Amino acid sequence: MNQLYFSPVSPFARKVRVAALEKGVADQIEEVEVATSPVDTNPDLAARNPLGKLPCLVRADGRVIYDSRAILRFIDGLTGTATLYPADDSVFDRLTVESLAEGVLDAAVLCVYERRTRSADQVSQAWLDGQAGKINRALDWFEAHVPDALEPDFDAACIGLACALGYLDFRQPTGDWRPGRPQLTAWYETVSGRPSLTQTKPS
Ligand SMILES: N[C@@H](CCC(=O)N[C@@H](CS)C(=O)NCC(=O)O)C(=O)O
Repeated sequence: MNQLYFSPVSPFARKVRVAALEKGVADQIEEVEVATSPVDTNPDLAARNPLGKLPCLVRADGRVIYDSRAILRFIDGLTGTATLYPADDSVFDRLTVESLAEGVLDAAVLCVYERRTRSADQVSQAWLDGQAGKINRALDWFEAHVPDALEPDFDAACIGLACALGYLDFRQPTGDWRPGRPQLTAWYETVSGRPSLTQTKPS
């Protein structure tokens, strides 16, 4: 059985869990909950992923896959038909959109860690502002490219963006992302009703 090392509040792990539900292969993945942080790495996790990061998938034969994007590609291959990534040259467009969503998550998580691991007088506002700039520029790009970059399929790039927006709502690293972004707000409202997202919503 494949084992997924995850945390219910990790947005990167959520991407994997959403993908497994979307593909109908969640029953092929046993979830193993672990807690870790950059300043307190879980040793069991680090024994499998030297980076000590979630998500980490251990295949039935013991081989290990990380990070979330690599695991999504593995999950896409568990069924006869790939639906998360195109097979033709357009895959590079979708990988780039997926990377943009991933960058939003990276910046958001760095803001959360900055506040969580430093005392109030050590927190760098310049650092937080720099990360917020990345998030805001990326979301402005998405706002300008709805619906063409986000429809019709709920593919890996869309899963990444939905999990990134969900994380912005959950942790609020930069406040409300919706003002001035009506298209993105409407897209997120629509996809938020998908069972894969409601079942994995962090709380
Ligand atoms: N690029 C990685 C990022 C994974 C990541 O940063 N995960 C966080 C949890 S949300 C983590 O494990 N942090 C612990 C650490 O940085 O040591 C992926 O897509 O899987």
